[in-house]
Amino acid sequence: MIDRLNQHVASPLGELIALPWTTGTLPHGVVNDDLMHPNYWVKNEQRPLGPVPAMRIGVVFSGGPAPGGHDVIVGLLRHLRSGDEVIGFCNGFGGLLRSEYRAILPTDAHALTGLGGFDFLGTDRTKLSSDAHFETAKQVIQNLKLSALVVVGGDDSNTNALFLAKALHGVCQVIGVPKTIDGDLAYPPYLTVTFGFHTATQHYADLVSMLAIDARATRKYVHVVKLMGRSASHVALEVARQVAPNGCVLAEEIAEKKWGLMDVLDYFSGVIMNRLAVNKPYGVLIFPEGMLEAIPEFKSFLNGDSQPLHRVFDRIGVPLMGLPGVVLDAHGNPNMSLIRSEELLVSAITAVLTNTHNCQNNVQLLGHFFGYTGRAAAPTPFDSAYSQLLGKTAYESALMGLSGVLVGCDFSTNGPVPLALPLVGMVHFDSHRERYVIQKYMVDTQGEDYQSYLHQKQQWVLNDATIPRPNSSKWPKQLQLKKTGA
Ligand code: FBP
Repeated sequence: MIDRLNQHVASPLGELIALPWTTGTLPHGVVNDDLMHPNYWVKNEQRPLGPVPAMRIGVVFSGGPAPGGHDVIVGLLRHLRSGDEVIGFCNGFGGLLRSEYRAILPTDAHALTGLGGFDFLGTDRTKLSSDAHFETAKQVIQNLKLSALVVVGGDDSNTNALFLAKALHGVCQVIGVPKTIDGDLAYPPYLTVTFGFHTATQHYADLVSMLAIDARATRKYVHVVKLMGRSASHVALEVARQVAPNGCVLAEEIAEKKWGLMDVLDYFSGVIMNRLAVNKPYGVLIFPEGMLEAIPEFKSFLNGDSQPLHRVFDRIGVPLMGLPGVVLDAHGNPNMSLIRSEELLVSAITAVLTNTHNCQNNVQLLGHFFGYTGRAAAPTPFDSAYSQLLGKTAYESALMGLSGVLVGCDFSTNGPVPLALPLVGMVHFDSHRERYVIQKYMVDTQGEDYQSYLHQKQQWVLNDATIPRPNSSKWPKQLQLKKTGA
């Protein structure tokens, strides 16, 4: 697989597949008349590769960093024709609006290859939300005489890209590149994985398994680990699959089971009680940070009412301490890192063990949060090659005259097959935020991955976490499922 990705990156420019704009609308069926406006998607202006005039291409990183961002630039630089130029906007869309940019030269490719993080350009979470934003962006882009803008981002950033494509129609093409460690931007089979997900999950799986190794040696701590993944639980599911922790709950699982906070506490304390019964006063429990949005008491807190949370803590007999104010980003997403849910769980589970289970053992719980390091880690060979292919595909999309597209890669056939997917087909109306946004791809509770997780997790309770990890993957699980002959 990785070899084939690398071969694709190295091969001469060719015509990628530009999917018809209806591709995306069929499954969701939510595109309203306004979004059907042709300016969102340059479907009639595709041109074959050929004598396209020299291009000036801008790149912007947007949202949280993800390993492979620098390789996207490398892929973009690799096939530039004489006269083509690339500039990078610094500090995300905020920097673009302030016209902060730097030249990117083909000679930068060497230093950027395999470099983790997003720090070459920087990033931010600015949402393009007003006419003034779009007008300013247009001015900046016109002043710089850009013919295409490549937006490297997740669902919110590519929502920006979609609306910018309309605002810049006839001025500058806009092409999205799918990134996020969360893995919640997907559109199977055209896009099954974002770059960064593989590296981050490998990194977290390493860290969690190291905790498990330490716990097994010392037999005195139960580690309670929060993993990044704001809404969808793909990261926690993948880490669970690799490490086989003693306990794990996913946001989608809680929603499906209609669990409240007490159910989550009963589950985790039950895992610990079962292990104590076989003389194992240690272990590892994991959960995704996005779990909070699925637990009704935390959901109320995120919406401004902490009373339901206080009631549960009163009931289990422990003070609710260290609850911060909820901070939202420009897209309306709560900042989960500032809510120390791992510490809240530690104190709540300890209280349930003592007060409800009358647990006499002195079980010691320790909270951890694994997040930011996974975004800065050096990309795995898969992520490095995949990101370069996405960068190359973005460049090919620019040469073909496409706009309002997200580049992707179909791994399901004899692939990988690079392609461009119309962004307009990926939006849905978010009634909570009251606007059109790209739909988040959640863990499918009917899917094979989730079902096998449910099946196995009962056995994980009494076992020790898997050491060494037998399932450690050279490429993401999503692709293994597709049996690509990798
Ligand atoms: P993106 O969706 O922008 O890729 O970011 C994902 C993420 O890493 C989440 O897992 C996490 O909740 C969030 O970013 C943290 O954001 P911040 O950098 O603003 O603290």
